[in-house]
Amino acid sequence: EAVGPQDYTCIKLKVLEFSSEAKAALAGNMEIEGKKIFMVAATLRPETMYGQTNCFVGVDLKYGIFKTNKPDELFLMTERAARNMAFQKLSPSTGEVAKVADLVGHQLLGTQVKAPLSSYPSVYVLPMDGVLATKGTGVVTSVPSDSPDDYAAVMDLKKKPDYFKIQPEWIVPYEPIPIISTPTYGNLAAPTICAQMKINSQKDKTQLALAKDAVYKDGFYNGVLLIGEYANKPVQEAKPLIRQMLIDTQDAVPYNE
Ligand code: A2H
Repeated sequence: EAVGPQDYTCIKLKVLEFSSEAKAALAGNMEIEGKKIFMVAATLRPETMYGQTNCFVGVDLKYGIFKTNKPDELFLMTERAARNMAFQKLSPSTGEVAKVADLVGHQLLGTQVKAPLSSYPSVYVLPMDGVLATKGTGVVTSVPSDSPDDYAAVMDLKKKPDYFKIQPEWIVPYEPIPIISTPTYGNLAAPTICAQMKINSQKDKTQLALAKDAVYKDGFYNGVLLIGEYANKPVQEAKPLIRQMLIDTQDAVPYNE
């Protein structure tokens, strides 16, 4: 757990098509008519965005769609995050919380979004057990190549799609993408360490905490980018450059909490 304030990067995943449940919930809402809606995911590893394969929500978490200072752009996240942005006067907040719709996480499953920098042209919204309402935006972008938590959740979904109420085609074709080379765990650090430590599920919390720590340190201090504008650069060097690039292209906004 983080002790001090965290500098997150909020990635804007544009909604390409809502799930049928979300469409039904939003039917007749004039406030969203003709607007671009972004699911906003807080990350500490903006340099891994090339490896996004899906987006996670908590099925029981409450989300809202909020106005921003751009008249044509709305943000989908928790109300807590919207309040935080407003309180800090963080761009693109308007400085006050203006909610135009309510949604529950399970309604969003199967929504298609555009994940900036990902090799996949569109990815799906899927469930993860460990998404906390009290951290970030309640939306987590998934990078199974470099996040053991994400990889373990994806493995669960592939094994038991019915149990998680998802379609297999929302995740099975979206294999982890090698994006960072690390000396200890190779090009697919999270799958490698999960295999080594025999982690089979997102329920293996103790093991996952250890894996997350090991992969994070190896990736940050010794990793080299394999892909994109900053290929061949060390992760430490590429991280602020990719963060700034995403902010400049308006695919991300800074966020602190
Ligand atoms: B990270 P910290 Cl590749 N609930 O992004 C649970 N987890 C959340 C969350 C929430 N509400 N909001 C953000 N997160 C995740 C990428 C990543 C992340 C990689 C590797 C490690 C990693 C892709 N997922 O995090 O407790 C987000 O996942 C491990 C530290 O504030 C975010 O960064 O330190 C990270 O947890 C923030 O965790």
